[in-house]
Amino acid sequence: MRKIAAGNWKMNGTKASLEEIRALIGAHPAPGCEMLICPPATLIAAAAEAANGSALTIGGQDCHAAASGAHTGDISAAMLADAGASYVILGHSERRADHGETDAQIAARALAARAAGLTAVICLGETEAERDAGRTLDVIGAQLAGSLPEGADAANTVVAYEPVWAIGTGRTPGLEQIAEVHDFLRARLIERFGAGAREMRLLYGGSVKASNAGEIFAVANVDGALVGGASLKAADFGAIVAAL
Ligand code: G2H
Repeated sequence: MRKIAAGNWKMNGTKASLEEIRALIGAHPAPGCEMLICPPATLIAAAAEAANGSALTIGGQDCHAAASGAHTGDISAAMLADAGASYVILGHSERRADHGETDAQIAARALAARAAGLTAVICLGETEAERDAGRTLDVIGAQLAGSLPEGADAANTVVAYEPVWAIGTGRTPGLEQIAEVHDFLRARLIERFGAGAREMRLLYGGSVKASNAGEIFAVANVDGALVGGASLKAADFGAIVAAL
């Protein structure tokens, strides 16, 4: 299993931030592990060029389901690949909330990503109200069923569990809560896609930082992390990569 530390820069970063990419190239993930940065679209080509030949891979934060056409402001998966991306985050809760993205749209984008040769990092997560109502596994199960297209496998898909209430808040679930959801995800994935889904990477996301990464990575069925705030600085993210 190639564990991944994935950084999601969200709407942060200008050309000056390429310095962080250059600094990260000096961070060496343990053998068999991967590090990924998903900068804003404006920086993908330059980041991919800077990271060329290193262990750092670059991804996008969303893509359109169509290959091209009259979709002002959107970016296709093929365009991301052309710019040097090899991954794309899909269905992040901020996009589900800000842009009303549905599970069906996310699944369609994942198919487009696959057609362009990108690996989709598909995000799922419950809100605080859903957790308080005891609905966490129902919500996650429905998102998993709706957001992953047929034919998802360990090569074309990564799943990221990101409880909405833990994103950017400094709050993280207990390790047993993370374990419960990841065990559930693994079981559902194997049920639907077969034994090959044992190799599908399951990332935890939500307020991961250097000080908690090690204990989170030690949880069964956690194969890495999707990191927001702590991925913006190479020193912080490098420490998380080192914990893989
Ligand atoms: C969750 C995460 C990155 P943060 O959105 O996807 O952000 O680490 O800042 O909570």
